Amino acid sequence: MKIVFKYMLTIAFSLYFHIGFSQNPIIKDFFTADPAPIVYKDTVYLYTSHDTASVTSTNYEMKDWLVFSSTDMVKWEYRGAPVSPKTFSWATGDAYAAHCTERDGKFYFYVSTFHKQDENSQGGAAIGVAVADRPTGPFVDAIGKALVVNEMTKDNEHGWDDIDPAVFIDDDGQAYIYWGNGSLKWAKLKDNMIEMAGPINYLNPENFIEGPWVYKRNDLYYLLYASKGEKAEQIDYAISSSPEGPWEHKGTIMESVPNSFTVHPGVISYKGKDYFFYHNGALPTGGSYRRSICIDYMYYNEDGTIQKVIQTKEGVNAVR
Ligand code: FUB
Repeated sequence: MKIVFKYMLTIAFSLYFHIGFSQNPIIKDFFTADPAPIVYKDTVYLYTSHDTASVTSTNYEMKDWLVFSSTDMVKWEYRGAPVSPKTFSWATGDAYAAHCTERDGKFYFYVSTFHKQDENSQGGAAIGVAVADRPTGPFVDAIGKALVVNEMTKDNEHGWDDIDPAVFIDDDGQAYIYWGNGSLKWAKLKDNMIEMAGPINYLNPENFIEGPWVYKRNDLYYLLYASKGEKAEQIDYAISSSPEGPWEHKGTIMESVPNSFTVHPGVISYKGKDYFFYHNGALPTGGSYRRSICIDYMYYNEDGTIQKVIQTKEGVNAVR
């Protein structure tokens, strides 16, 4: 009897420690994908796609974008679904990856969704911008039409090549938008953040599929993206001395993830540590259309190159 009790106690303790210290996936009440974290006034805001497909579905069902916040990287508070394709009168279809950035106290939310057939587009993926005075909204369409429609980019024939916007504002105030599936496109943005300030440029980073993420650290610019892995996407990166390139491919920093064909990067530095956000299909009943966001630590070498990100169940520790 004593032995059985001791045995049960050991199981209970190991379960407690396993559950207690398993942060990943960080959001367990929703299926979330395509992490887009920002730091604003000491708080991390995490914008996510929202997978609502059924367990047997073989395609996406994504009706809105969600936002969560945290001040310790462990407790994530749900702050609502402030934007959906319904925010844009010209949009229809799924709410693919989005990215939010702050400028002069306004929050610009760049989305990839799909365009109705009208005088501006024959349909296909398009990029829109919503704006708000607060990181959690309410957001309204900032332009009244799409920023990018399928007809504006001619290098790929498929209708979903204009997805996955990522915006980067350089130290001199110049903003850039990067996006694409199948090839990477980029353009300068005007200070108003809702108009292009130059032509659309095209790039083909090694093994590029989609999901660009651009940022600067010290004097180096980093371009991370979902790349072709053996069986599923993985994350590659390139560096440059300019946000306009040329980009030097530096390799793979994250291998394919469990139970999801796609993976999507998001990077922040917060309270002295570097964090890598991504998604996988690891929640029970999860999969390629029912994904979940995770966070692991990111480490740089002295020359600025990035070490391989180790995917863990434990995730990261709470910061004080
Ligand atoms: O979430 C829908 C699409 O899957 C995103 O736009 C891509 O980056 C991939 O994660």
